[in-house]
Parts: sequence; structure tokens; C-alpha cells
Amino acid sequence: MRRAACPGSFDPVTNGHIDIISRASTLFDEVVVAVGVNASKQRLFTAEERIEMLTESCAPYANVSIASFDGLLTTFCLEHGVAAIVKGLRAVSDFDYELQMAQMNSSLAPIETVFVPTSPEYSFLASSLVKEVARFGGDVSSLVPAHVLTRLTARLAERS
Ligand code: COD
Repeated sequence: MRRAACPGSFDPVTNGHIDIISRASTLFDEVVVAVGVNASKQRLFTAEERIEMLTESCAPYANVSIASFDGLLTTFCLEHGVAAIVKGLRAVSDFDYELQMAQMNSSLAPIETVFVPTSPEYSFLASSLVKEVARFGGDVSSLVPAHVLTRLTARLAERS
């Protein structure tokens, strides 16, 4: 049984994340989406809300489950029997930092990182940009699932 983790903040999950998770689900027997809970970081959505959005988004993929983690990703991987970390790469700028994290993680535990190239239609897509565009009234309906758009619109209205 080959189990992989797709880690991230997912604040909120975007179509770019879902693309990587769905492709990982065809490469591995099981995929655990690992939602980082770092209490010191300001998030638009709580961990519970991010997990709910991921659960709904990943419902079509039978071998994908969602879990949260606090602390080191490698500790999460060891505790969950994860052999590989799957990361999406958007551009060369992602690669520098992702390589550094992959090498640090492999120095901490015997866990490989597998890089999956972004699909071209999502290469510019990041949760931070989605939030910024939505905050200023831009149309992000093609970038996130409809249920995420509903929550995003409501949360930004509450905050304005
Ligand atoms: N196309 C393809 N892939 C994408 C896209 C896109 N449009 N958008 C995002 N992704 C992928 C990337 O692989 C990214 O890494 C992942 O989705 C998650 O993205 P985000 O933005 O939701 O999450 P990040 O980058 O904030 O998450 C960072 C982690 C939580 C994974 C990281 O901080 C971490 O591992 N933290 C745990 C602490 C730890 O172990 N630290 C030591 C690390 S060496």
C-alpha cells in the first residue's frame, strides 16, 4: 500500500490544489490531504472550515482523505504511514523553496517528495491571489469550486 500526503494551508482550497490532489490519487493507493494548522499564522478560514471545504471538494476521489496536522510535516507522515509527499510546482520560483523543503524533510525522515507540474490553466493560481482578487470584487468563480466561492464571498462580506 503506497500512501502519499498532499500538504498545504488550503486557505481556501483552489482548483489548482484539487488538480494536484486528483492526479496524486491516480499515482498512489491512498492520499491524505494534510491541512497545516499553524496557530501563529493569520488565516481567513479556521482549520475546521478548510477541512470541510476539502472534504466536499475531494468527495469524488474515493482514495483521498483529509486530516490536519500541527508541527512538523515529517512527524505527521511517520504517524500516518506516509511514504511520499506530493507537491505541485507552478514555476521556477516555487522550485527553489520546494527543493529546500524536500531536502530538509528527507533529512528528517525517510520520506520522498514527488513534484507534480501544475496544469497550465492553474499555473498562476494561489489561494492568496484568489482572496485578494475576491476582496476587491474580481470574479474568481473559475478558480475555486462553487461551494468555496459561496463561503469566500460570505467571509469577505463579514470582514468588510
Ligand atoms: N498548481 C499546482 N500546485 C499548487 C497550486 C497550483 N495552482 N497551488 C498550490 N499548489 C500546491 C503546492 O504544492 C503547494 O505546496 C501546495 O499546493 C499547498 O499550497 P498552499 O498555499 O495551500 O500551502 P502552503 O504552501 O502554505 O503550505 C505549506 C506547508 C503547510 C506544506 C508547509 O509550511 C509545511 O510543511 N509546514 C509544516 C511545518 C514543517 O514541517 N516545516 C518544515 C518544512 S521543511
